[in-house]
Amino acid sequence: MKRVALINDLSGFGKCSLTAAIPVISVMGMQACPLPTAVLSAQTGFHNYYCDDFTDRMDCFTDEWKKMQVSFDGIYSGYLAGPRQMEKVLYFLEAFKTEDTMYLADPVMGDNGRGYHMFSKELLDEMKKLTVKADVITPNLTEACFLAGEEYRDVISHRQHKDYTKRIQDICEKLLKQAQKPQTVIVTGIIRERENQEYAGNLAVTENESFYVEHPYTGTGFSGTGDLFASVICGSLIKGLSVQEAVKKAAGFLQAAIEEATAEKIPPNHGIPFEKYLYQLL
Ligand code: PXL
Repeated sequence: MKRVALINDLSGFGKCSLTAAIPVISVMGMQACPLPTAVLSAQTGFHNYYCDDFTDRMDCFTDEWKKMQVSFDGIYSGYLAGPRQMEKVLYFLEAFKTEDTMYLADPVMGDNGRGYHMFSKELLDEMKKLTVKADVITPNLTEACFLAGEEYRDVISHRQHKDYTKRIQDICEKLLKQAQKPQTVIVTGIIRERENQEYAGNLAVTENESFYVEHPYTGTGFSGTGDLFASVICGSLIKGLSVQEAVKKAAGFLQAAIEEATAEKIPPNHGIPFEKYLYQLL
């Protein structure tokens, strides 16, 4: 059975990070091995939450897993609670990343042009040390701008232009150049408007191809959608699907659950009812 190490936080509420990644990887027929970066009562978008930072315990997992002589087909890193955690992920990669291991780094740092509460310049600098080593990165548009040193407000001011996706493709190409290896960059959360309808799109760029997938946008950004997207991409690529097939699968899966969350008026911090749609990933 294929095996994936999931380096991410465990949040009691928010349907994000490990509570999104474990079911997705499991339903796709792979073993999910969580390495918690933090344990929270709820994701940090909620007004109040308790957070137990696992920085000083992360190496214990790596060292114990080394003793067990296990190996991984995939490594997926997501939410990291502070800049010292990137060192821990680098240590994990040194121990477990081989030629045959796919490493997906989801550079969770912010959304809508703003950093999450743990964001800092130092965190960004440390995050870049991971993204340059990854086979696949899945930033949202805000995170792609942070990584490429672009001004988010300036980028989205081109929303109405017909060359908007070309502008974002240039950002992706900048990221590909920064990478230390051939990489796939998939930028999520690209919002465009056409004929009074908003669309949410994902742009995937590799060295030799690029394509864009979009769906009608409901106007709400729900917790955990980025984590679910990255999890489906991770599982699909490990199973041998092409990047294009993986992006279509992830976008289709999310679309159904986002539509239901919107119709049911679920508060965005609580995430989407993805559990009912996991069968689509079987
Ligand atoms: O979904 C991204 C994410 C993951 N984990 C935690 C978060 C967030 C976004 O706010 O707070 C703890």
